[in-house]
Amino acid sequence: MQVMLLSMPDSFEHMPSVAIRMPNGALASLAGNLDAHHRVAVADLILVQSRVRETVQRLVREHEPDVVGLSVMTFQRRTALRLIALLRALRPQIRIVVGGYDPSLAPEAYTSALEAPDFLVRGEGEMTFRDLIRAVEGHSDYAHIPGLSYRVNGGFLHNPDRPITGLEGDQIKPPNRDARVLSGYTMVGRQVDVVETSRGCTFDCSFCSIIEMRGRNFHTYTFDRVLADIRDARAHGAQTIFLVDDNITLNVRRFEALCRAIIDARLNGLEFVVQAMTSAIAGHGTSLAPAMRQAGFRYVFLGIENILEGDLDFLRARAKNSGRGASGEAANATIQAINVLHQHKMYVVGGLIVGNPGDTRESIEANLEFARRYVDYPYIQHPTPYPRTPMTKDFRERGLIVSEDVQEYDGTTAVVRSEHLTAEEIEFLRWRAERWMKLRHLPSALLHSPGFAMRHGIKMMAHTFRGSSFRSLVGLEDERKAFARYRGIRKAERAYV
Ligand code: B12
Ligand code: SF4
Repeated sequence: MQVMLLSMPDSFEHMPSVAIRMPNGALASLAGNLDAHHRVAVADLILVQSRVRETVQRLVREHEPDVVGLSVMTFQRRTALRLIALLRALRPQIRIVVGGYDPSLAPEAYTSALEAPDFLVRGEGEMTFRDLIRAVEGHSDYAHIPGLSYRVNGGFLHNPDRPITGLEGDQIKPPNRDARVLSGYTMVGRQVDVVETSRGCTFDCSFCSIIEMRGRNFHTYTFDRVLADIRDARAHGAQTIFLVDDNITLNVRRFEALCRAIIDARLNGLEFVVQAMTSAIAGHGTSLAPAMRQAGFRYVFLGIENILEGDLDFLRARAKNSGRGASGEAANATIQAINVLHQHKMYVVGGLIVGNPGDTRESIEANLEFARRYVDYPYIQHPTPYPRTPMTKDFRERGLIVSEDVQEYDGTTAVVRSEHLTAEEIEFLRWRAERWMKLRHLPSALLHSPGFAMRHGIKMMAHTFRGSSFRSLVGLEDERKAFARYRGIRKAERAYV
């Protein structure tokens, strides 16, 4: 059978496609786990963001797929539904499958859509998708495939959930990067790829979808497999590797041992990027940070979430952000974590969430000021009511959700208000401050890749300051007018298909 797998072209403000175009790790993993006789084409549509329709038309013509799978996050839902319509118009006999976070957590949004898919894969996809393709090929029925929802007589049947797959054995086979049919992956000028070393998390931050998606558990791949995967990514041209684990720092000793394994395998000529918990870095930084540095880690996305204890309570993120002060008292671990990463010459991408229910102008400004002082690159978001998270329930009960348009659920569009501020005001405060913080880091990022700087430096600046004019930057025009222009541009660019 001919299978085509697509990831959505939608990106959000902190991932401008001019500078960052990463592969979707799920698709290569799904491709690697299909039976070998199928022909698979993987296309990450972020690589063709400005020509999605033409590219899909071409790919369908060239590959004549029997089955097309779409990987979808919530803010990409409308694009996915439009793509389904396009695919059906191009080739009516195609069977369409959706999977990923949004179909898993909000299946009704797909099963009740005008352009409903034929199949929906909930949760982890490798085994379910493999079994589905076998059943489609063999014309057998679907009732025995856990984790699958499928269309019958105009309605959908939902099979029981599939238990989480262990990663320790060889049940999940390595990703198939040869299946990719588009090129142009980049992280600020260096070819980037993604590698998983583990799945799952045992924390339960209220804003995170992970617990509803797979429960509280943590599974790890063997180092042999991880190193082979990194080598494979390198053989496919990668210079930078993004470790996409849900929470690699959950087992911090394993993470440190992995850094040493990367060094021993002489894979430390690559550059690594990772997401980490502050408590783990703060508590173990003395031995972990030098190992990370030697292994080639350059950027660390730190889940700071918020610097105020009240907001951390709301986000249920206090546990992962607490450390011990010099005299043993509990203390926010953030500064400790940032310091140790800086001492070892790594950059901190600071993940903060502002616009929580109790937030005032002052509490948001305190977080922005913190980011200005301590982090190298801001990754500030607004709380976003993704399907089935505890936070969503909370916001809904308090009547604070102001937009039900999930297209806007990209993390930097404020779609909830606080008890004290409108959503628009919250977004304005973040937008106004964050542009300048990003600008500060631009020279180091561009110096690292001078060729990229020459070709795209101006475009990156232009993206950071979209909507702003010279007059607004020097104070001759009200910044709110520039903000309104920025919002207009952002709204218009969401029409990818
Ligand atoms: C790594 C990561 C990123 C990386 C992305 C790197 C990349 N290109 O893959 C970065 C940091 C850039 C990122 C950005 C964003 N992310 Co993110 N990210 C993650 C993270 C940590 C892991 C995702 C991953 O790659 N897992 C490994 C793969 C193999 O697993 P998987 O994607 O779940 O896929 C499996 C199944 O879902 C399923 N599946 C997936 N697709 C398909 C398709 C088919 C056809 C089938 C059958 C099955 C299937 O099978 C796969 C294999 O088992 C998750 C989860 C978490 N703990 O926070 C969040 C998460 C996916 N991100 C999320 C969000 C919202 C975003 C952002 C919008 C904002 C943000 N919070 O940062 C941006 C948007 C990026 C953009 N396109 O512009 C949300 C999605 C929530 C939702 N309901 O949509 C998550 C769940 C975090 C959360 N808030 O809960 N992210
Ligand atoms: S620690 Fe990270 S992965 Fe775990 S629940 Fe919190 S945000 Fe999600």
